[in-house]
Amino acid sequence: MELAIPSTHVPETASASAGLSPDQMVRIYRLMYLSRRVDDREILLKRQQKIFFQISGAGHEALQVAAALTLRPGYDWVFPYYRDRGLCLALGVTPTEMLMQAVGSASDPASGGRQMPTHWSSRSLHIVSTSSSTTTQLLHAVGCAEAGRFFSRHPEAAIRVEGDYRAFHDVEFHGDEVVFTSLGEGSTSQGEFWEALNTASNQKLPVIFCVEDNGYAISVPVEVNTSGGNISRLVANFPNFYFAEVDGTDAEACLRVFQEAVAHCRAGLGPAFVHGHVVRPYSHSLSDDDKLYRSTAEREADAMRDPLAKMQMRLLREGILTDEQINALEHELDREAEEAAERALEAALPTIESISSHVYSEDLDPTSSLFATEHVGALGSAGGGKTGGEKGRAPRTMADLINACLHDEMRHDPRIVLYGEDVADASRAEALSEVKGKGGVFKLTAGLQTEFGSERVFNSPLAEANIVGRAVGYAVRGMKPVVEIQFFDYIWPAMHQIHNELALMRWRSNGAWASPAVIRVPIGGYLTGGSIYHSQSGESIFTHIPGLRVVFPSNALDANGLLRTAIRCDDPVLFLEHKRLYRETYGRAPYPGPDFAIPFGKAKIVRPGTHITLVTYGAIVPRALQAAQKAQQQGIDVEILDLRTLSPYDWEAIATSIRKTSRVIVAHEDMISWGYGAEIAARIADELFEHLDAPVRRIGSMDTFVAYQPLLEDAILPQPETILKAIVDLNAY
Ligand SMILES: Cc1ncc(C[n+]2csc(CCOP(=O)(O)OP(=O)(O)O)c2C)c(N)n1
Ligand SMILES: [Mg+2]
Repeated sequence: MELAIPSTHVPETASASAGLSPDQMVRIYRLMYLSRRVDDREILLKRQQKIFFQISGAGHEALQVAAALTLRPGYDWVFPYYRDRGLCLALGVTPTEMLMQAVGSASDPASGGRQMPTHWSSRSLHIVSTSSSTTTQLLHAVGCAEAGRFFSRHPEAAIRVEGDYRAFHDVEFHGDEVVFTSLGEGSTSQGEFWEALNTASNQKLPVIFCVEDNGYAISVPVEVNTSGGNISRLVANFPNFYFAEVDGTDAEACLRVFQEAVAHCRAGLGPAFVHGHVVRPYSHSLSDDDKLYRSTAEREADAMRDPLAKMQMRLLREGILTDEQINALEHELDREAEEAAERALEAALPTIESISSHVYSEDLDPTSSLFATEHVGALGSAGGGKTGGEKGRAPRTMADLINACLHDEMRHDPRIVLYGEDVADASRAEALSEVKGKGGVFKLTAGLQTEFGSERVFNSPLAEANIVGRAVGYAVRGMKPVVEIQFFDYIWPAMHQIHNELALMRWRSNGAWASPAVIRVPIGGYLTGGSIYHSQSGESIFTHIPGLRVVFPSNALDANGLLRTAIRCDDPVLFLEHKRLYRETYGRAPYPGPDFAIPFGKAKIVRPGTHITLVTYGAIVPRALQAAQKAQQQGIDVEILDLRTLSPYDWEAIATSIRKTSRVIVAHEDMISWGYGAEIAARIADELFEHLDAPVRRIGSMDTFVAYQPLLEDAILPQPETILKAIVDLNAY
């Protein structure tokens, strides 16, 4: 029998805070005991080598169960961490479901056998897929709370719309919902902890941050992680918070604190910070032995605080249950855990064929004809915002047409929010009547805040992980965050969120959750003085991430149509905009109308030719064209393919061209070694060997950083002359 966590899970509310009734005490003990027993069952299975990893919630149960009993499952939102077995049991995840994840079964509802045990996820209970990366979930919780607030203020944005990602994201929200997230005390050392508290505090978001402080991060004690050894002291000055520090082994004290925390959040007063002191009787995980680094006296003192023993003593002492009743209850729950294990061991295992499912959306394919409106757009019609289409067919820069697309899409889709560093016209909106507005350091977002207001277009703190982490939270709620990283050179603080969270959400949850956000990033050099930290490339680092789409347009029209596809599709997209191309004369185009879209994975032949294929993208496209014109004067006819999207990329176009020319150069601005061209060149050598009359050549920058002095910059980055030389050499081969 499964423990009956009723669909009518009645939250313990603040008004009932006078003290625990006997029924409440038994309810809490049941959940705590069952949590421990499921851990014990997993440990047994691990020792029998029937499962492959174990990490327990032992010692944390009182805090976790108390937290869950004050929440409304399927109404509030939960971003837990790997210890939260008691929390998830009390919210309604069953022991069988938990153990199905431990054995890695196909029926594991949290991940279909993809994630380790205790990596929680349940759509119906609003438990959002957990990663192993400590602390990342806090920023998701913040974004989730922002999305909930947004929908309650703009309910029209929640309406289901066919034709884009919205058809696949049904929205649920409640004006007084709260978002719960938890972490260990060691994980509070991560910068993302502070980034999350900062935004939750600043925006008075209804997020409960629960620190489960067991005094250790694996073997590292709290005073090493936290200056002064107490995180509550360090966060105490954040405005708008409800703060509580509590004995996390005392279920009654915890319940009282969470009731107050939830009441504070539901009332819209701001976030809550609950710091519970718990114990860790089972070492960090089954791969750890705390006898190696903790004294006997310390371990014995911890054992005295075991929340299970404390609660059992209390039930006996207060005459709520007799010895026999406790035995009977425990026997029933032991049996339940055992039966759950039996069921889990019988569950079907995932098939090898299923491995690639849910890397990307299976509902909406951005390479499909749905996005092929290239030739349908109402060329020259009005639209596109302040810099929009009033000028009819006048050629417009890439910067103009990206800005126009953002205006059009924000009109078209009320679920879009746009934020990043300096993207607003003016954060102090009262200034807008007298100032022109900033609208991004490159002015790409100019006029958006003025048209759409400060709730939809706003500046973020100067924190890249904050920008992307919140976007994950927004997107799992069905919103479309279109965020900006100011320079590619500063994307690295967000790398953890991009790689381990944004791109992974769909696969790791076996398709249950997705975070299809768009990240716009100015990239590249050729700036004359851009130097090391304003000239970086590095797209291949991102094309190496499954689940992420990577787009890199070379001209205004492509940028407009591809950005529209990026926004309307259902996958996370890294949209790379070459700074040098923003205002080039090359590649200008008239405004193509508000529905002009280009599918991903379709290269463009920007110059047809018969002798050599040149595969490239981004700022190399105009340089390759210059080189090709000069090569033509020497009788060499070069075909230039602009890939436009790097993941996916148009293999068919590459293959078709090479079958015709039998010679190929792959050229990019990024460093040559381990660059994007290495993959393309290797695949050509592998699959088109018999069509080649010469080796596959690559062009890229030198394997250094980009220097400030223009003389050096010119030598480091590929120039038209570099490309011309490679063309002539290859032609002579
Ligand atoms: C970002 C990151 N770094 C390192 C790890 C490896 N790791 C897993 S758990 C852990 C300790 C976490 O300690 P704490 O936050 O106190 O939580 P506890 O396990 O004690 O509940 C570490 C270092 C990880 N999962 N994620
Ligand atoms: Mg800890």
